[in-house]
Parts: sequence; structure tokens; C-alpha cells
Amino acid sequence: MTSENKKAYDPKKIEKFWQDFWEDTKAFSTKRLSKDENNYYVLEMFPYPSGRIHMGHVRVYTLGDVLARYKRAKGFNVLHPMGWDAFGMPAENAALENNIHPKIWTEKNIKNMKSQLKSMGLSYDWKREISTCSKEYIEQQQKLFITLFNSNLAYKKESWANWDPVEKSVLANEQVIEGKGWRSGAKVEKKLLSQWFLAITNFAKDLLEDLDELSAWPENVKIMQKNWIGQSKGLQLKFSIFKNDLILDSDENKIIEIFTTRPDTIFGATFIAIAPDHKLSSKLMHKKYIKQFVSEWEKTFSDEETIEKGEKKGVFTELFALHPLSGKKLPIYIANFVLSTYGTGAIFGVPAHDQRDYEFAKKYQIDIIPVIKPIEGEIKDSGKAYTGDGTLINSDFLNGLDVNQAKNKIIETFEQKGIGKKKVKYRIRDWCASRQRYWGCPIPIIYREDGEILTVNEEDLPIELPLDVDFSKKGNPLDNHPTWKYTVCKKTGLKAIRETDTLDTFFDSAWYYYRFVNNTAEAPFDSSDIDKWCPVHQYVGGIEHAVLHLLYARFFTKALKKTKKLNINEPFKGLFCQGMVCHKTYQDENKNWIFPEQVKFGQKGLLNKKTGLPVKELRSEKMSKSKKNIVDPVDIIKQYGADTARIFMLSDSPPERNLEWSDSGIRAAYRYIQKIWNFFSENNLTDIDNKKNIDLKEEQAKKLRNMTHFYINKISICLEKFQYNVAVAGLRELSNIFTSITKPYSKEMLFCMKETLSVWTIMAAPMMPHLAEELWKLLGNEKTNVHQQDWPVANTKYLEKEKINLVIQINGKKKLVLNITKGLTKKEIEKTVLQTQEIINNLENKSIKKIIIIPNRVCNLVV
Ligand code: ANZ
Repeated sequence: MTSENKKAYDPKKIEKFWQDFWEDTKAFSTKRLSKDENNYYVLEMFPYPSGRIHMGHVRVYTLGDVLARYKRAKGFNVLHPMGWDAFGMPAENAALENNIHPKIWTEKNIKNMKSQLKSMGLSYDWKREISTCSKEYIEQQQKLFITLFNSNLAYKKESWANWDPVEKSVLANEQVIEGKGWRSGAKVEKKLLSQWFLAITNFAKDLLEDLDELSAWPENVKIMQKNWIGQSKGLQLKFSIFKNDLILDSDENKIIEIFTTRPDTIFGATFIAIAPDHKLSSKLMHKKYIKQFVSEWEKTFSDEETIEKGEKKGVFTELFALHPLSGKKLPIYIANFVLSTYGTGAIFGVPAHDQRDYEFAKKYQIDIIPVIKPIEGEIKDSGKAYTGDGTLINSDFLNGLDVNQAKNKIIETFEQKGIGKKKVKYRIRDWCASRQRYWGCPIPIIYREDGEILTVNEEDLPIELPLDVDFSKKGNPLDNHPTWKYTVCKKTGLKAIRETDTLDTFFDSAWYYYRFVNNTAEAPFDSSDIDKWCPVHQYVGGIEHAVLHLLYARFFTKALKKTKKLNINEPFKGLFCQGMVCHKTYQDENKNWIFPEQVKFGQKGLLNKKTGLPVKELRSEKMSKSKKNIVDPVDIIKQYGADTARIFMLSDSPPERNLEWSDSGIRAAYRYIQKIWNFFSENNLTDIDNKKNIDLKEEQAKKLRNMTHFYINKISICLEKFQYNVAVAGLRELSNIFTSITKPYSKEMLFCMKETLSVWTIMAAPMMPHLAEELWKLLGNEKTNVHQQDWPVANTKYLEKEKINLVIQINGKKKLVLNITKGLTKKEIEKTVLQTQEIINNLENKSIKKIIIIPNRVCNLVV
């Protein structure tokens, strides 16, 4: 190509061309369903359609796309779908604020975001697109709800809920921040509501134990899940209630069951405390002061954290319990720090060794009896409970034992006496899945006038949302609707009312990946399809979903297995959590946040472009709207193209780490793409036939071939290990090599150059797919496209040729330089060095203490 017809690379035109081409030719539709051993399912967490993609999306979807494209080139039949987590609160808020219907708002956003995602050049099979608010998805999901209901895995019960009085909605504990609603900021109250629950606790043990199966999950995610499930091993024991003024109607009321993880401390128990909503408390409501205490408690929000930090309060019930070993009378209190939802809802208090009990005992002048003597130091009231290890004292037959021995002994004693049992408890609670909100999947349940609760008949599904709703009224719009909830039971003709709660959106995302496998199936999914694709081979998404979403998806899988709808145990074989995209933050003198694009360099430092006033640069943080430290990917793609954005995202840092966004980085990525494009267009290799792998004679050509194979090997390994930044570095290194070869090329070099450029282009394709297609054409491949090419294979024959100079030191002093094969392992280097005669001579009468190896560079023998 001559310099006159050399054109600059214009990503705008070129990228759009290839995106349309891929779509028209159905380049990424999934094929060969039958050949299941070669199937590979790449999934990225589907987005909430807020209307605009952000940098977090760009990062996660680029990572997934690199993997999908790479696996295709490796010969896998890849399923790479995308869809929309389309229900949720923002749509309803938009309805309120902008007077636009949630459905219209959501559909418009999906359309926008879809075109933005397309402009990133992502290789999705769009035929499999799903939207959780679509009629089809709702129908299948309602069937799943009915399955769970029929298996007693979905049930209704009265429970205390965190109530946001402004949003008029129930909040999950995570949505309450310092006692206030996460969105409204209103003080959260408690409200007793009848709600739908999913029996996730039935699977607590499996959810915990099966984490061990997940070897391709990040350790930190597994730890978070473990903590959330919260297994505790201990003793459940009975205390009998001693003399009371209750009308005791059964034996059951004469005892209190208690769960403890510290049975060793039982001789230090000086009181009993029960939860305000314990069944015994409810029997004492005739006492005015108790009723008052409980009603006060009902009004205040309390999660475990606030309880831990807050004041420990209680009331004495005027009842006593009999200590089962010492026979002492222990006063029974109702206390705000005892939860009805954990263990048995009752505790024995050991103020000397539990901080909550200690604070409580101090406040109500209850005895404090130490029973554990610290291993070192003396027992003293240090203003805190002693929770460490030690030796038992003041404990009768346990005296002298250590904590573990005492635990075993006491459990044995209680089991022998038949008044206690070893018990395992879990902290995880059943999943409250109902929301008093409009924009969610309706729960397919009716309440018949005779009191029966029934599921809707399958032929009447889906139960769709009414469109004519009034969002201006407070409360649940479905409940306020004039007609929607009124229906009739078909079987009996009796009147009935529909459930007006909708499902938590985590329900929608707990099974969406199964729907992708066949999004037109008449059942929620076809298990034979699932067998071919699932579990998902690689799931990519944010660490913020480490607990809830991933736990719910795991629960769903286990629950559906139990109901025989599925035959897999875990939904996601591999999990990868990408780091966040960060940017410096900027503030003006009044502490207003300033967008980076509004900041310019002035003579005296940073200035606000608009006002000219000084701006302070603050530390880099995760990009967020609230701090305005965001860069809009749509603008970046418009200006520089998707490949630039992709390559920058991939190269800046390891995928699991946070990434620091920088304009200079983006510009450098853009220049690199231009440079490659120029190099390819300046060297016309169209007519060089590189099909036959001829033997090379010239040194330089041989060297280039060796390097090419070295990088095929390196880049492939990096892609397998999610070291995408190193893979990009490899591409750059190889391109530095081939662009610096002096011209004119010999005939052999022309041949070898074409070989290298072809391989480079195929390897660049997962990361810079548009550029790669274009370069492929420049290489003269008229009839084929790069995304159809097989991944190159490194030939070991060439690999071994690559040598490096290894500096050998003894005690840090250079002794000699060895020319050895590149890329040896530390063990191999050690062996080679120790077998070298000169080193053997040098080491005579010396013994080696340590060998420090910096691969490919230095080997230092410390003697
Ligand atoms: C006596 C004792 C003595 C306790 C001691 C602790 C320390 P983990 O380990 O987190 O599972 N507990 C039991 N049920 C409770 C409830 N419903 N509400 C509040 N606290 C409850 O916690 C188990 C421990 O938490 C149990 O062991 C019990 O107090 C308390 F030196 O029993 B322990």
C-alpha cells in the first residue's frame, strides 16, 4: 500500500461495520448443541437497565467477552448470553418523579443500553436475550414459585420486618444503614407483617459444605458465604422454670430451652434472658411493665450490629430458673439483646465471659462469677468480659480442665442425664422474598374467602401486572388498585383476593442463567438442555454479590434439585470477581464534588472549567455518581472506539484488582492501536503465501519465529489464568519485536512476518476484536474472518530455542553468566546451576544456605 492511499484508522466507521457484520452473519450464535463435551458457558452478571452503561459494566463485560472469544477460538461451542435484571425500585421511583410508567421507562432503558453494549463489540448471542419483566419470564418464574410452594420451600409467616416509613416498604438488613433506610434516609421501624419466605435454612448445611466443591471460586467469596451461613456448634439444654405465677398449661411451658456455644461456662451463669418475642414473654403481657418494655422494643429497629453496640436493656419477669447442676435460682429477664430468630431465643447469661451479658449484669446488678482463669495473668474485673482461653475455676467437677476439655465433658454430662444435646445451629435466616412494591413479579397466590391459600392454576399464568396504576398514593400500588386483586376461585366459585406483594428481584436473578440455555422452552427450563451447559463454566461479576445473589442462586439450584426439576448441585463452577474502576475525586472550596471533565490545569493548579475557581484533587475512589468521579464510557467509545476502551481496561491492572482510570492511559491505548494499524497497512503482505510452514535459514527470521511461538505459549497461558493484563503485555512485546525489524525484508522475512502477523492478529482478536478483523483483511484474507480462526498452537520445537543469559552470583557477587533456555522453573534453574563445573569448583568446602532465583535473570547462592 502506498502512502497516498494510506488512511488513518477510524474506529467509528470500522467498529460499526464489524458489529453489523457479526450480527448479520449470526457470528456468535451458539451451535452444535449435541456435542456437549465441547460446550462452554460464559456468563456475566446481567445488568439492571438503568439506561446507561457505566465503567463497571465495561470492565466486567470486556473480561467475559475476552474469555468467550478465546474459548471459541480454542474450538469450544460457547454460550455467551445477555439479558436484563429488569424489575426493581428505580423504575418505580422514575414513575413517581417523571410520571413515566415503569414498563415504558424500563423498555426504553433496555433499548438504549443494548445499543451501548453492542457498541462495545461484545460477542453475545442476542437470540437468547431475556428480560425478567417480560411476560414469558414472569410466567416461568411463577411456575417455579408454585413448585417451591408445593414442596413447602416457599411459605408464609408473620415476622418482624424493617419498615421504611417513607418508602412504605420492607427493607433487608443490608438496606438499613445506621438504623436508616438506604434510599430514603428515614429512621427504620419494626413492623409485624405476614410475608413470604423461602426455606434457605433447610439447605444451610449443604450450602456450607458444598463450598468445598467450588475450587474455582475466590477464597474470599467462600469465606464471606461461610460467615453468612454462620455455623455454630454447641449444646442445647433445658432449664426448668422455678415457681411462677403463670398459669402453666403444659410441661412445655415449664422449661426454657437454651442454646450455647460455651457450655463450659455453665457454672458462671447468673441469669437467664429471653427474647422480647419469645413465647414465654407473650404469656407475661398481663404485667404492665413487661407489656410496656415489649411495645417499646417493637418500635425500635434492631439488627445484630446495633444490638452489639447499643445499650443492653431488659426487665425482670419475677420468674426464676433452676440451674441444672448447681441448683441455684437464676432470675429470668426479657432482654433486648436476645434474638428470637437465633438458637432457641433464650440464653443463660455468663457476665464474666460474654460482653453483652457483662454490660447487662452491670446495669442490673447481677452477680459476676468468673469461671475461666486466663492462661497468663490473674482474674480481675477489668471493665470487660474475659472471652479468651484458660483453665476452669469455680466449676465443681470441671475445675482444672481447659476450655475445650470442659466443653466436651459438660456436653457428655448433659447428654448422659438426658437434659441436653449437642447441636449445630446456623445464623442464616430464611429468605424473606416478598416486597410491598409494584414493579416486580406477582406472586401467583390467591386467598379464598373461606381462608384457603391456593396457587393460581397453571393455565391462568402468567399473572401480569395491571398497567393502570396510581403511583401518587402511598403504599403498594397493587394493593391500592381498584379491581386487580379481586378474583374468583375457579373450582369453587368462591370469592378470592390475589396476593398483592411481588417477589424480591433477587428471586429473578436466582435462576436466570438456566433460562438462557433455552429461552423459549415451555417449562422454566428443559433439564436435558441444562445437562449440556450447566453448571456455568465461568461466571464473572462484582464482589458486591458475594453473599446474597450467589447464595440465593446456590439455594435455588439445590431447592430445584430437591424438587427433581434439575440435576445439578452447584450453579457456577468457576467464579471470577473483577476489581472496581476508580478515579480521582475533585472538590471545590465549598466541598462540592466536581466531574473530572470539568477540571482543567491552570497556572496555579487545578481549576473548575466553568467557574474558574480552584479545585482540590482528592484520593481515588470507586467511580460513583455521588462523588461525580465518573467518566462516561459512551463518550469514550464515541471518541476513541471500543477497542481502545477494551484494551485499556484489560491492560491497566490484573482483572481482580482495582483499576485506576486515566485519560493518559486511554490516549496511549488509542495511539497503540493506530501504530499497529499503520504498521499493517504499510506492509503489504497480501500476496505472501504463508500456508506452508517452511523451514527457515536466516537467523533473524528464525528468531522471529521462535519469539512468536514463545508468545503464543505465554499469551495462551495468561488467558487460561485470567491474567489478561499480562496477555496484553505479551501482545505489545511481540509487536515491539516485529515492528522493529529493519526493512527491506528478505524473502524469507516477508514470509515469516506474515506468519507472525497472522498469529498476532488471531491472538489480539479477543481483546481488540474490531481492529483484528480489519487487520485480518489487510493480511489478504478476503474470504475468512478472524473470529472464525483457530487459536494458534505453540510448537515446542521453537520454544526450546529461546535462550537467556542468567547471572550466577555467590553471596551476591557475580561469578559467571550462563546461557540457558528461557522460562525454566526455579527447580530446573537450580539443577542446571548446581551441575555447572565452574560453580562446583567455586563451592568446594562451602555449604549452600539458600538459593535465591529471579527467573530469567539472576541466581544467587548464599553460602
Ligand atoms: C453462654 C455463653 C457464655 C455464651 C459465654 C457466650 C459466651 P455464636 O457463637 O455466634 O453462635 N446466644 C444464643 N442464642 C442467642 C440469641 N437468640 N440471641 C442472642 N444471643 C444468643 O453465638 C452463640 C452464643 O450467643 C451462645 O453462647 C449464647 O451465649 C448467645 F461466655 O451461651 B452463649
